[in-house]
Amino acid sequence: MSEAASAMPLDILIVGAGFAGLYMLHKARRQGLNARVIEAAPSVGGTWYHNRYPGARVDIQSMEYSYGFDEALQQDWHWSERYASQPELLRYANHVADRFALRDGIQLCTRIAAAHFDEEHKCWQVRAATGEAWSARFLVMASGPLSSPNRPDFDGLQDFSGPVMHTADWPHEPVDFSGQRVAVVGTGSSAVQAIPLIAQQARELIVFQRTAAYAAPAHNGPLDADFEATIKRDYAGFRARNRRMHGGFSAALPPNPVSALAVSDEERKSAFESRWRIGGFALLGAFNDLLLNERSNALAAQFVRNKIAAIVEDPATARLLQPTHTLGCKRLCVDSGYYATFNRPNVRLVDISTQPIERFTPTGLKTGAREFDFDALVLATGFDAMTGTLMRLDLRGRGGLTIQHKWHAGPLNYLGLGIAGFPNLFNIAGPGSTSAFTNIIVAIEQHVDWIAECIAHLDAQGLATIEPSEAAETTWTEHVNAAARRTVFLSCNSWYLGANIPGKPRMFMPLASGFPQYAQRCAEVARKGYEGFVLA
Ligand code: N01
Repeated sequence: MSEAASAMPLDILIVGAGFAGLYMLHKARRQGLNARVIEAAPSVGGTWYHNRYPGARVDIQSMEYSYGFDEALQQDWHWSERYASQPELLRYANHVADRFALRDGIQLCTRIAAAHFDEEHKCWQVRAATGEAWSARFLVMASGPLSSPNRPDFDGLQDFSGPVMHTADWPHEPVDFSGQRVAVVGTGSSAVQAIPLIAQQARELIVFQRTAAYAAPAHNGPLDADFEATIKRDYAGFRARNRRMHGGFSAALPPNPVSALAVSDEERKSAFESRWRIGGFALLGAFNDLLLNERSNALAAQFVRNKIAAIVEDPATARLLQPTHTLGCKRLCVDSGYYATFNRPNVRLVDISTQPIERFTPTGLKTGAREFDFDALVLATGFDAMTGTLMRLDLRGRGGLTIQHKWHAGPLNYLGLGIAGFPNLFNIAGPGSTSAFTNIIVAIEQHVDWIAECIAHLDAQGLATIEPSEAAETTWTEHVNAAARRTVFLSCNSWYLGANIPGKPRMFMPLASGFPQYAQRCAEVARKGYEGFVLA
């Protein structure tokens, strides 16, 4: 146990120094709490530290994907592009750490291995992989919903003689694919961003696709100075308007308030076209029911398939690239030249939907009767999303209850924030909250503010613990399921459902009812004396 730990328990131990952990630390300190962040990586930045594959950038506009808690910060910081790149986002995280003098509260290169709730002393006993230990009254998991890379258990992968890279754990030394034959497995958001850039460098690129992706153009470019100045004239108002939006962003371009079924073919096409020209997620707001009604969705999906057919020259490749599942059911990708990349003579698309990867060999891989040779392998196979990081921890609540037992059938929780049986534990932007359906920084700020206020309430009342009741948890879990049933999200095998990980229980994890309603519910719970929680 460290000296600091044995001397005095912390008020809050925060796991992770990404955007959630940084703001939680700042907020806790402002409240006079003794908080410490423990981070496995050698730097702050979380997602934006690890996901440094070529082309990695945010899919929400930079002016929105940034903290709103400090007026001077948002006025001073200048984004260079409409959609910030990973290096710029990492610089921003570092700037925030310096600006708010957070570094002395962050311990890097330290992976938390275990956290056990100590019922006698009503605190968490937390241990790092190194054996270092802390006790803390509250444990805040700021470890991110997409932080455990999914590395499929491919037969023979260890036999492959070339380098193997995962997009979510990209090497820190420069990777040069010049003159190489490169294989990419996966065609989700990470692959869609990386493939155009890898294709420009590699001698040959083979993309192994299990499910085709819908991608809308980012139309990225330098940030328009007038646009920036307009927002900065009333940044607080801009943030407030965004918080009233379903996804916590895009108030400047609200969804068209009519059904796709209520307009003529011509009007519909024109609405899709204009949203396509704007780019990114704008397409999903072309009508108000694209994610609610299968028939409306099918019209938008066909619009994208037509775009793919118009971009991709080889008809057979275009057909393979045209997704058949519901649009948006897996997160819509935002791209820069993804489909057009398949017009390059050095790029080949291989469909593995019916003949999956059978095994890797020293020189490549085998699918059914076919063999492919390449020099380097990129796994763009995503994440064990939303639960993976907690499920890998030795996390034990009351009576030694393990998180693995508690969540064996799916991530039960209340408001996404608390878990019955795990007192004084808060989870930021995890399952049961709007999480990845929201501009995640908006979601993080709302969670951190709520947690800080909750701790202030407990301290003011002289209360030691807070924990959801099982009844509240059951009702909330049903609420999350019901919200998903009202949408098209249950119609495909997405990471939202846990369907990308073999053996993972299928339970729809993020809350689809929209950020404003969710934030209002959280506020109401607090106002009613933390209704649904047991305070002791
Ligand atoms: O991961 P994914 P990602 N054999 O799970 C395939 C955020 N993000 O890292 O669809 C063969 O979406 C899998 O195939 P299938 C964003 O929220 C944001 O790309 O399961 N293939 C799929 O094609 C995003 O949604 C940005 O059939 C296998 C791919 O690998 C989330 O992170 C950028 C396979 C995985 O796609 C995850 O995105 C990047 C196997 N055994 C990420 N296993 C921004 O733009 C998996 N696949 C901000």
